[in-house]
Amino acid sequence: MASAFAPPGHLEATLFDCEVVGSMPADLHGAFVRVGGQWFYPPKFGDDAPLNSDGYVSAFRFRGARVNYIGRWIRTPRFKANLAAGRQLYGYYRNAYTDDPTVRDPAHPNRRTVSNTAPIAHAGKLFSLKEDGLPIQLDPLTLDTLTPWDFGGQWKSETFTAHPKIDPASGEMVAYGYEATGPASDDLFVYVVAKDGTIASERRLKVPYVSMIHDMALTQKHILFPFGGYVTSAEWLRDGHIHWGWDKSKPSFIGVLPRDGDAKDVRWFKGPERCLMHTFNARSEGNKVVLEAPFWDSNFFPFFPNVDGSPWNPRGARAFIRRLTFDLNSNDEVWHEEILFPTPVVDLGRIDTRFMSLPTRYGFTSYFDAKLPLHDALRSVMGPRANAYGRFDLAVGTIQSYAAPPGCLLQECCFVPRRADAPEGDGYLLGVASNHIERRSELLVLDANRLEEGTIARVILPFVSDAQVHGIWVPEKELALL
Ligand code: V55
Ligand code: FE
Repeated sequence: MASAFAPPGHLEATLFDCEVVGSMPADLHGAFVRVGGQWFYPPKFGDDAPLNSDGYVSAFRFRGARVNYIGRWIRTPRFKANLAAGRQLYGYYRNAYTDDPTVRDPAHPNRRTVSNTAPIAHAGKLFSLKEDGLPIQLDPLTLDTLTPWDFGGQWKSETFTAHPKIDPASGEMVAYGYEATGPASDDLFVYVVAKDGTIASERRLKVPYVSMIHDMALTQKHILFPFGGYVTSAEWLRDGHIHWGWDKSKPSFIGVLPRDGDAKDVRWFKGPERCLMHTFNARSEGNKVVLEAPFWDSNFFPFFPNVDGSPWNPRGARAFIRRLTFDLNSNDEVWHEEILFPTPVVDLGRIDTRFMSLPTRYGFTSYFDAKLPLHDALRSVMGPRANAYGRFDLAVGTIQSYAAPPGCLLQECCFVPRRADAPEGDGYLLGVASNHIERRSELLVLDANRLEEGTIARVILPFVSDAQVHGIWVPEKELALL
């Protein structure tokens, strides 16, 4: 996520009528909004996580075949404090004890969020998100930073999530905060935010052990909370460690909470050592729940140390697309797990979000295609990086793919339906390539049904814009864009 060849001067930019190569479809009306992180000042500790870099938001806005681009730093309270001091005041990822004494405030860890993980648009508002703090509201037109958002005081968790889910039928947003009552607390608060942006319900759960609950999944009947392996404690934080360690002896867990149930109705299903990060989608089928997700075998992040002192093992950091089935009739509290593709993938998987919580057939994600030449720019300690986008047919197990040109590193992709009523997967796939040969970024526009035919159009930026963890498509009618 941190740029290998960042533009000078901490660039912010507005570009009108960007250079377009190819033939841009005229039916894209909306914005592709991305959030990621870059170090504005270098990290205080050389072994810190890139997940601790400063939030940056950018958007490609489409109208007809014309495209504008905006990129902005997110003015979190932390960003402003650093800028005023002219240096990095903040220490390790999610450990306020390691901050400069002038800003150190362990009682209010969410005031140090970098908000660098994902955008979400709901109830006419646009936010940037990170799981250690509240959403930060952004102006959808200028991408200016507005304010941390606590839903009019109704959001009681100290934290939010980077991955709330919006039910396409009801328009409600299901969201949560873990470590809800402070660092290393075992509280998980779950909220339903109504279509109008007001909080409709709150449930307060306890987790089996404190771990990173990075993503969730939603079905028409259930809410799923996967986690595993990462551990922390109040003592570990006071001792000045980066927030997470990896404990391979810990089981993975997936909480299954009925959408209409109470906190006490949650069932914690237990599995083997796994790193459960991002999900594709889930569905309820009678008394079964099915979850499809590109889960990792073990510790994916080299900067979160194994607590047994062993070195990080790249072989465990492989994500396979899996189908997990939960039988709610059984009392076993274990799931059945099946690997759907032998190809390891990057776990930043996307679906056609019009079908979130409903049965879906396609998952889209990037991966490293070993048949393509490996350019040096795509090597990393975490292995070769993404040079292909795949449309993974989860029903029959086939992959259609787009092969990026040599030296192009692919960011997370995003699916855009061709029309509001198009069938699932009929539309475009957008994704930004960091072109390490031309030293610039390019937005790729592909036909999601014909990835192997290559780009329909490309938007050429004259600089690098690779601050992206996650991105979303916001249809023009959803926000008053431009
Ligand atoms: C992730 C990303 C984060 C984070 C925790 O990709 C997990 C997973 C960019 O920040 O804080
Ligand atoms: Fe994520």
